[in-house]
Amino acid sequence: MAERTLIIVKPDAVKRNLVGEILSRFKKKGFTISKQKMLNFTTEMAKEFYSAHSSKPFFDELVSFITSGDVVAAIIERDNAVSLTREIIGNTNPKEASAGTIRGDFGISITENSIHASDSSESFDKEVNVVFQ
Ligand code: FUP
Repeated sequence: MAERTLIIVKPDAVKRNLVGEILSRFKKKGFTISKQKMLNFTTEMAKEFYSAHSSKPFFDELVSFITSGDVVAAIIERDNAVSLTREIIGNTNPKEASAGTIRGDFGISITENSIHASDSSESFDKEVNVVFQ
């Protein structure tokens, strides 16, 4: 049965014109894109989006990075969308991510790691409310 998840192409990848290349990886794997938009996170949105990390030492850096430029958010759909998308994006740290994953191929650092994807259907529900109202 089709499942939805949220991906966000982060500012480092938007700046390097990688949006088309990143979205095409999902289309080639059988995902359909049901909603897509470009936006610039406000600080308030970023704090809400990453609220699970508010006590972490990297929180301020994370908020400052995600608000630093345009991002492209997309709701994508397929069977097993959440877990398959996590495989396609790869390890959080690009240094640990396998070649062939998006973060392995395009990530610059653990902060500038090119893409976000929901890690559960609960996270998806929360994140969609922040990004798509
Ligand atoms: P992920 O779900 O793979 O994006 O990873 P996390 O939810 O653990 O982390 C969310 C974001 O915090 C990552 F995309 C990058 C950032 N982060 C850091 O900047 N430093 C860290 O040590 C861990 C995460």
